[in-house]
Amino acid sequence: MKSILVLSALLNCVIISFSQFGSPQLVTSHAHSRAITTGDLDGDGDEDIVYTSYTSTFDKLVWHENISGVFSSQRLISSDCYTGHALEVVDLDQDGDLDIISDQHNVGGVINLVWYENNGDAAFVQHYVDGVEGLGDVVSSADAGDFDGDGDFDILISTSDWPYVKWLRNNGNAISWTMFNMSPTNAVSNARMEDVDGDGDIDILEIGSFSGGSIKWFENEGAGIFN
Ligand SMILES: [Ca+2]
Ligand SMILES: [Ca+2]
Ligand SMILES: [Ca+2]
Ligand SMILES: [Ca+2]
Repeated sequence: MKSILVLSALLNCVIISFSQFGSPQLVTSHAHSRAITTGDLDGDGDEDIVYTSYTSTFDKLVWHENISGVFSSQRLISSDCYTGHALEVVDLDQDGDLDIISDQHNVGGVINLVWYENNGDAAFVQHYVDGVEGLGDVVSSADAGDFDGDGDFDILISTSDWPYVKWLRNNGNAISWTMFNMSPTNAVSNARMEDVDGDGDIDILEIGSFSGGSIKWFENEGAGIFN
């Protein structure tokens, strides 16, 4: 009887959990996506949808405008991204609108880290993150935060070639960057900026990309010096 009561309670929990959400609402049926997030790209006070979409011919970076709760058709930001795993929306140049970090596969076959400057009305201009040109393989994740506590956004990326984790110090206005290599021993599929120890600065949390891979974190000892 006790087990029946426990099972009944669990089923009730499941039923209650499902009842918290409404029916799915279709945004588009034409997405083969790698990464998705939201942000108010056009600055009208509502959350728009941003994602990367893979096709057989090219990878796209696109967004859907939120119009009173109904999303517009797909709007192209770039048809020049590569694999589309790396995606972060943040006001990188701190001018009041949201910019986008992603990657780029250029004609020479190397991968660059790029950011798209928002002109304030969701029209974007692509910029290279200087010093990160010519990555040899996939950028598996991107994140942004202030590692060194100087008030501007720095960037953390993981890649599928060694050294797998790198962070980019913003030397001011997202114009000049300095790259620092971390030295994890195994390939990393995702690295995030999180205050793991709750001491007020942003640490690095990473997870491996293969079976048996590990989860590790690096403590920020201040000013972006990692232990
Ligand atoms: Ca919006
Ligand atoms: Ca901006
Ligand atoms: Ca900074
Ligand atoms: Ca910390």
